[in-house]
Amino acid sequence: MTTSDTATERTLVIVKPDGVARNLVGEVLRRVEAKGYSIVALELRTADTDLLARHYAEHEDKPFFASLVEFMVSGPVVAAIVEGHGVIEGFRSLAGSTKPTSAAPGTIRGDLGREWGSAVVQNIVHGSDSPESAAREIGLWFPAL
Ligand code: RTP
Ligand code: MG
Repeated sequence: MTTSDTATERTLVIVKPDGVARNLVGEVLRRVEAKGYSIVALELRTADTDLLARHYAEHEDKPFFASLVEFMVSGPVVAAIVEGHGVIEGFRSLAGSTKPTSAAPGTIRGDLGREWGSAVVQNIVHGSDSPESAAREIGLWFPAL
C-alpha cells in the first residue's frame, strides 16, 4: 500500500465522560497528534439525551442502549473533528477494540479503559467507524462545520 491509497479525511472523536473525569483528555489528544493527525475542531460540552440517542441510533434496539446514553450524558465530553490520511480507520486502531479487557496493550482502550464498576463498558473514546458515520456524526456534533 502506498500513502496515496488513503485519502485525507475527517473523523469524529469523543473523549467520553470516563476519560474526561479521569483527566485523560490530554493523553488522548497527545496520541492523536503524535500519530500526525490534526485537530480541526474541539469542544468540551455536556451532551443531551436527544443528541446521544441520535449519535448511537444504530444501537437503539440493543439491551445496553439506555445505559449507554445515560453514561454518555453523565458528565462533560470532549468532541473533536480530527483530520488526516486514513484517519477513520487509523483512529479506530489507536482506540483499540471495544472491550478494554481484550483491547491490545498500546491502544487507548487497552492501556486506559475499564469495564468494571458500571452498567456499560467505559472505554474512554469514541471514533467514527466509516466515512458515512463520520459525515453523519460530524453533522450532529458540529452542525455549523
Ligand atoms: P464507539 O461507537 O463508542 O466508538 O464504540 P465501538 O464502535 O467500539 O462499539 P459499538 O459496538 O459501536 O458500541 C458502542 C458503545 O456501546 C457500549 N457497548 N456495550 N455491554 C455491551 O456488550 C456493550 N457493547 C457495546 C460501549 O461503550 C461501546 O463503546
Ligand atoms: Mg461504534
